[in-house]
This record gives sequence, C-alpha cells and structure tokens, in this order.
Amino acid sequence: MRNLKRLKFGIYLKLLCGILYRSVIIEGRYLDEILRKLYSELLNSTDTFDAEKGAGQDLLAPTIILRDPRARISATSNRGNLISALGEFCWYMSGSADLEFIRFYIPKYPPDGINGSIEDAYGPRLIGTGEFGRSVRQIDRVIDRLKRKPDTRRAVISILEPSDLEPGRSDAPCTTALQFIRRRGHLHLVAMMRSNDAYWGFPHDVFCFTLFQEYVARSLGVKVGEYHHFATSLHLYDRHVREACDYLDEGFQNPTFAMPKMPSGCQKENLSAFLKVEERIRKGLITSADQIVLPEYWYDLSLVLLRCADIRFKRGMKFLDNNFSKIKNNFYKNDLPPSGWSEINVILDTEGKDECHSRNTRRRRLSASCVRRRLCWRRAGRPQMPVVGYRSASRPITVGARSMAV
Ligand code: 5HM
Repeated sequence: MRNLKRLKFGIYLKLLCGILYRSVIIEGRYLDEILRKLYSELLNSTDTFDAEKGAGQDLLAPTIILRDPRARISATSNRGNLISALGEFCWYMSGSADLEFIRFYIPKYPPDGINGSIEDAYGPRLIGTGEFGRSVRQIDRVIDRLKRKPDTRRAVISILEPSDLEPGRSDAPCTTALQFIRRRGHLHLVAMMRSNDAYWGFPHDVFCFTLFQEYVARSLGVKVGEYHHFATSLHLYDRHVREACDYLDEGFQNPTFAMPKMPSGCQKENLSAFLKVEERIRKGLITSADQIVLPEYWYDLSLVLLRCADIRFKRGMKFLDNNFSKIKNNFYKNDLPPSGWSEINVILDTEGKDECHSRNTRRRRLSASCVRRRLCWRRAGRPQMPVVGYRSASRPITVGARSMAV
C-alpha cells in the first residue's frame, strides 16, 4: 500500500515536472515561420529573469530547426535585417574585432561608450588573426577535417573560451560552439549558445551562422542540410515586447523567401575578394557599381552594402538609383520588400543626425492583441496561447534532410 502511494506520488511529480519544464522544439522551413512560433512562445513564457542587461522572460533550452538555411531572412519590415546581418557577417569573416567596422552597419552595436577593439569579438576566433592571442583558423580547420573525414564529429568551432569567464571580464561571447556534421550528403550545422536575445541577436545569429554553413557546404561540394539552434536561455527583454507584438501583428509572411544560392565549389577566393570590396565601400573608396568586379552572387551582396554606404555618405538619389539598378538577382531587386531596404533608414535614423528618406511606419503602440496576451499570462501564470508547431519529442537530425535540395 505504501509502495503504491509512493509510485503514485512519483508519477504525479514526473507529470508536474513535464508540464513545468517541457522542452520546446520549434521547427520551420523559413525564418518567419520560426520567429512567429518563437515570439508567441516567449510572450507566454512564465520563466522570468532580471539580469544586468535587463529584465524579461525566457525559454529554457529550446531547440530550433530551420529546414531551409537559405530562408534566413525575415520578409517583414520589423525583422528584415539584411544589411545589418550582412555587415556582421563581413565583420566576422574579416577577422575584425574593431567596433568602428561593425558600427558602420549597426551604429548601436554594444558595448555603449567603448571604442576600439573588443576581446569577445568572434572574428579573431574564427579566422585566427592572432589578435588577442587567437591564432587558430577555425573555419579552415573545420573544412579540412570534414574533407579528410566526412563522418567526423570533431568539426567544431569553439567560440567561448575559459578565459572569457574570468572575473573582471565585462562581456563574454554568447555562442559557445558551432558544430558542423555531414550526413547523407548534407551538411548540417548545430549552433550552441549560452544566452540569446530573441529579438535582436537571434535573427542576426541565424543569418551569419547559416551563411557559414552554406560557405562550408559549398567548399565541400555537399548540399546544405538543416540548421539547428540551441540556446540555454533564449530570451525576450521587456523592452522588446512591444516590437515582438508588432511583429506578430504584421501577419504571415512569404514562405518562398530564400536568399539566392551561393555558387558551388570553394568560395575562399571569392569571399576574400568580396571582403576587399566591402572594405573599400565602407571607407568610401567605391561609389559606383562599375568599380566592382565579382561573380554575380558576391557582386549583388556588395551592392547591398554599397546601398547602405550611399545612404550613409549621403550621395543622393542619383547614386542610389544607379547602383540599385545594377543588382542582378530579383531577390534583392523585386522580392525584397521595400521595408527590407527601409531598414537602412531605420538603422541610420537611430543616430538621430542622418537625414533619412521614408521613416519606418511601424506602430509604436502596444497592439490590443498583445496587451491581451500579456495580461493573460500575467493573470493566469500559465501559458494561454496554443502555439502550433512546437513538439516535445526529440528528432534525429537527418529526418527530412533527404528531401532537401539546397
Ligand atoms: O548577460 P549576457 O552576457 O548573457 O548578455 C549578452 C546579451 O547579448 C544577451 O542578451 C545575449 O543573448 C545577447 N547576444 C546575442 O543574442 C550577444 C551576442 C554576442 O556574443 C550574440 N547574440 N551573438
């Protein structure tokens, strides 16, 4: 009898734990599908925190799976951050730790009030420039290892290092590691993060990491598989709740919205030529598309950056229109909604001194549906909104990969 009671108690306890700590899996083919599910889950989360960088609510160790890593950009005016994310990709791949570089594309890049180089930058760690004693070319090493041993489980880029966590260090990278794994002719990537800001950091991180994935896959001559993203604390700060609600209120987005395919074969030389062009654009030495000679994929990306520079250097509509007309792929020219480009204005707007064209027209008030959602979880203390698409079971990484032809 006593044993039966104990057994019952054990079962209840397990059920309760399962309810309180269900592990969330969010899966989607394109980024907006994931963002919608993610923000809905977060707005309903009852896990709250009050950290140095702000208070908010988070999901504990959710797994996110993007089935088409080329669908890495949101098609919304709210989160369509092509320019800033591409700028960050260039910053990483150049091996730079210089804040002036990244602030050309993201003027408010933290930490506030600090200039020069930052020790927690990813660039020197990825490229092994020697800065801050970081001399391992981790991206090249991963490609090399996967070439020699296709089934390896050691194709890992370590971003976080023990020294980052020493007392006295004000910042530490949020990404712990990136692991590339090849199965059934596809290259999958698993990104592991100790902490991830769902509103600002997450879309940029997904963009940059999936571009690394595509770059490595093309160098190996294999197809791009799935992108798995795992963050111990995936959080929404209170200061971003209104924007997250605005995002949800924008409605469903274009599911066919995927970036053009990176050319096949090793892209090392093309990337290095592109990064040289980027530097000249950022320094104001390139003002016209005619000065750029690159293969189409990289040429178009450089014109995206040139558009940002044209606005930043206030070159006027003639330059803007002329350079824009030289973009070859319709994805950037026609498919990218005007809001995707208006992001440049918003970025520059944040500095307050640039004269911008049309300002972002997003609603600034908390929408009614959002207020309802917030009140709901506050009152009830338990998630109220059913979120379609999360699952609580684990799933082998290769499922679905066979049907993907990226
Ligand atoms: O207190 P903590 O070091 O975790 O704060 C860093 C903040 O930057 C967090 O909100 C983290 O999620 C965000 N972050 C991010 O989302 C930072 C980096 C840079 O390492 C990143 N993504 N890549």
